[in-house]
Amino acid sequence: MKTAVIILPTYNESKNIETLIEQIFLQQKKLKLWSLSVLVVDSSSPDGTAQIVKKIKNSQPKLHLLETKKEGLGKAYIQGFTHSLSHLSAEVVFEMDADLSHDPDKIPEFLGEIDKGADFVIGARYIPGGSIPKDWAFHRKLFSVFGNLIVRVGMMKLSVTDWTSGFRAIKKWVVSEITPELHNYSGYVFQVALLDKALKKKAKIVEIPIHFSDRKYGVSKINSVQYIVQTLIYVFTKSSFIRYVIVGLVGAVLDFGISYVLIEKVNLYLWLATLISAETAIISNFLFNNFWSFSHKKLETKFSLYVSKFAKFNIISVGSLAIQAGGIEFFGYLFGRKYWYFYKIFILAFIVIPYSYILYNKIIWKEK
Ligand SMILES: Nc1nc2c(ncn2[C@@H]2O[C@H](COP(=O)(O)OP(=O)(O)OP(=O)(O)O)[C@@H](O)[C@H]2O)c(=O)[nH]1
Ligand SMILES: [Mg+2]
Repeated sequence: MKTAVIILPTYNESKNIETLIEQIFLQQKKLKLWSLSVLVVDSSSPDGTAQIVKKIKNSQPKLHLLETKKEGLGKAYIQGFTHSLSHLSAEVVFEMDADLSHDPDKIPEFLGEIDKGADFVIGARYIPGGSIPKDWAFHRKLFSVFGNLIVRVGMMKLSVTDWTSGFRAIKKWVVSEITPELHNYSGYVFQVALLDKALKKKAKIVEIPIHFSDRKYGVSKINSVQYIVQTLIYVFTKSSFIRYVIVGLVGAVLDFGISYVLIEKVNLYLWLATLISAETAIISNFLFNNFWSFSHKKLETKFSLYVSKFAKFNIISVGSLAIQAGGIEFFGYLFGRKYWYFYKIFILAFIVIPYSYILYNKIIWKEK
């Protein structure tokens, strides 16, 4: 039998922990290939969570306790991962909240996916069959759904729908390769970072639907503002998509600004002013994308390569101009000229931005 260690990070979960441990071990009888162990990582809870665990431990040899300082959820998981691999011979580790929000009945299903070849199984709330509590206030639902969407689009990995779920099963090789890279993420943003790194290591990700229930006992420890800020910073600094959008905006400002000066102040021909300003924006986009947005795939410093890539970049840019011009004419023909700015925004956001981003990734800055 292989060992799966279910890590339960706890801070003041004295009202939940006993029921949860009991329900987890009840799953054992459904499993043929896996032996379940539970590792509680308690960050010095003042409510006596650790004492309760110690008491149960006397009659449950597969229950383990790691007592740590209070340094945040991410740090607790890193300690739990390291201990599970080095002391408990884990082949798979689970992440699971200890407040009964995650249903232990799902554990065999996670392991079933691992048996079928997954490296990283996510309990997902936003796929058919999954859910968040119906009685959540509107702002909380919105926050949860949109937060996830921003991370999905930001990281340009739409196939993963639940980036922030804390119910996951992960194979040993993924955990051991990634844990050393996670020490900077102590709070809840740890979950996003962990998944991102697993994707970069080409782990096979599978999602299964879960129902997320509200905790009945104890209080939430999440600091929402800190969580949002840290997550946005993560997406902002790690994702090429967001940087690419920023570079595009800088290009647009340059294009408009230079046109304005050349047309209004210098009195240059309209066509010449437009040509100069548009090409300046293209050059700026090319350089900023190369050295910032796609810096992890930066072009080799070879003059001939730059020339050929820059030529292709210009062709893609002309393509996006053609899409804009053709699209705006098309919508104008259908719905009238009056709403031209609306068409322009729509075409930019939904056609031109994805079009260029995909072509840049496929033609200019290819995966090495
Ligand atoms: N060891 C440890 N566990 C923590 C820490 N912070 C939170 N946890 C645990 O992490 C799990 C998730 O925390 P919650 O406060 O329930 O956060 P949440 O589930 O994202 O938010 P809610 O929906 O409000 O419950 C729970 O089991 C907490 O006890 C920490 O600093 N150390
Ligand atoms: Mg919770």
